[in-house]
Amino acid sequence: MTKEPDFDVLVIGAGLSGLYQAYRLREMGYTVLGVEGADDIGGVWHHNRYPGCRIDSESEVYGYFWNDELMQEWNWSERFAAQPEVLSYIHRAAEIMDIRKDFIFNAKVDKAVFDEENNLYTVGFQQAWRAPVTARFVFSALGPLSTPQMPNLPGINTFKGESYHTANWPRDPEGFGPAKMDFTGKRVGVIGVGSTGVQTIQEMAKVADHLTVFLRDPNWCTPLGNGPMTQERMDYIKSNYHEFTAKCDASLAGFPHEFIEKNLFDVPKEERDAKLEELYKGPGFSLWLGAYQDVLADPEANKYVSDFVAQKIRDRVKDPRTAEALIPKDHGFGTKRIPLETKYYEVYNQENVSLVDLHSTSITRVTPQGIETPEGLHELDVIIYATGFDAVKGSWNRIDIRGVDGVALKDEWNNGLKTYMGMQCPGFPNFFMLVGPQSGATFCNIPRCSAMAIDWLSDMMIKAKEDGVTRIEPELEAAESFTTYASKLQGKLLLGQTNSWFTGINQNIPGRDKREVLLFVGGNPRFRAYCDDVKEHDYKGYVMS
Ligand code: NA7
Repeated sequence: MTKEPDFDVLVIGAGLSGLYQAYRLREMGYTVLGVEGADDIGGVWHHNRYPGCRIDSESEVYGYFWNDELMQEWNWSERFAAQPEVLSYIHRAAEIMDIRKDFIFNAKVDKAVFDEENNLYTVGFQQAWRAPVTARFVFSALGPLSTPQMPNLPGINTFKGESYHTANWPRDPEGFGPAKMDFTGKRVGVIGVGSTGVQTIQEMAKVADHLTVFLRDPNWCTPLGNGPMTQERMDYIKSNYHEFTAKCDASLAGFPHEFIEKNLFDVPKEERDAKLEELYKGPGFSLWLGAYQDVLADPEANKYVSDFVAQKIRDRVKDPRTAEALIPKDHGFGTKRIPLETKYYEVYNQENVSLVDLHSTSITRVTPQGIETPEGLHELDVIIYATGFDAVKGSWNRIDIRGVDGVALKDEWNNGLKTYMGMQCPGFPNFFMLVGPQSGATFCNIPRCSAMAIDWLSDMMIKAKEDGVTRIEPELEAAESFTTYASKLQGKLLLGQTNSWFTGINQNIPGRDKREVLLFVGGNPRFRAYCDDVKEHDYKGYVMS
């Protein structure tokens, strides 16, 4: 090696994961530069400021569990916190870690090229005035849901009114939330009914003169169960955080819900119906992640719960045709991400709300005045695109990442994604991914599970420092074996047979029509066990030199 890098480590992204990873590496004595494309910290919570944006995780388990000071200091005001509060939490955490000083902002990475001779990366930026930086190791904390995806509708740029993608929402320059915008008296159209669309629709229905929802495939939504967080409850949580941690660690996806260790049809009908009723009314993902153990795997058990939720929709939506349009027909309950709602279905009973069912019509184009279907024009003042993301791989694909022999990561992934624990890909030494494809943290309560992955990687980096390691790379066989394992686990769940961002399908992106193994859906305990086993066996599957 003839060249020394500018920094030991470059961390890309100042969201929850990037901030913590940068902090851990700095604390262990590495020289760290953090780079962030936006002008401030917060990641998705910085960008997604649309009205109604909030977490679907119980507030107390969405955060930095490793940070006792913050856990004891912070008081959540709602059981499911809204975006401004989550962002202000991240700002406070950054203050405690004193990590902002290690980041540069408005630095959007567009290239990371491995230099084999010197075992380092040269990282370039979109901003031409920024000089490239070299670093021995790159930790990419890009976020699995951080590259907004617009629909490819003809005429989309001709619209004369206001239009917004929810993940690029105008911000309040003074505070943590959205810009002050007034939708009263306006005709608003919303495209998209995923978790984001549902939250947006609930809020827009309160203020818009008229709200038109353009609905393609409906989702199974269940009540959020939000409410104020009392000080008494907060005090209880603070004295018992270990209980909450243990519960999340034992659960499939890092939430405080555990499956009932019985199959649905083994339970008498009256008892199981009463249980489903209780779970439906329960907080957060109670019904999704806390029902009978076979509901997400057995088609008959799944149909039973789907029928139960379909009846709830029929009970709540007065017009039977609208209710039928809102009941998913293409997938069973819980096989796609469940949006959580607060009086969402009742919105469709309001006089000022109408539904355009894109299964019985289609959007022909966007015009300067609104959205056109074969039946006519829906005149609008505002169009809100809640159309999701180029999920999981998108943010990595947007960077030209080159490994050994100049091979592009994007090309490798097009030939079949292979990762070692979702943290690294063979052929890309020293390039790490946090909450990326196939990581256990991606199908999980992200701050909880990403911290697990970060702690694991940090232990590896301690060893690398002690041993003077300058190159870390997984073996191809190790990555193939992990990916096969992740694939088998995905095959056991009905979600593996369903088109959604979980399985890499996106109708707005050419070529994204084949299902992939993008997530590790085996659950938090299994993922941890896999990683621990690798570590206990002296980082088997890695070549370190
Ligand atoms: P999602 O869950 O990907 O939802 C996107 C929505 O946008 C979904 O309802 C799509 O319908 C709809 N969509 C996209 N393009 C179109 C067009 N062209 N026409 C009509 N409807 C369209 O994104 P979210 O932001 O809600 O949530 C993503 C994750 O962020 C969420 O799971 C949480 O983990 C946080 P489709 O289903 O494709 O028919």
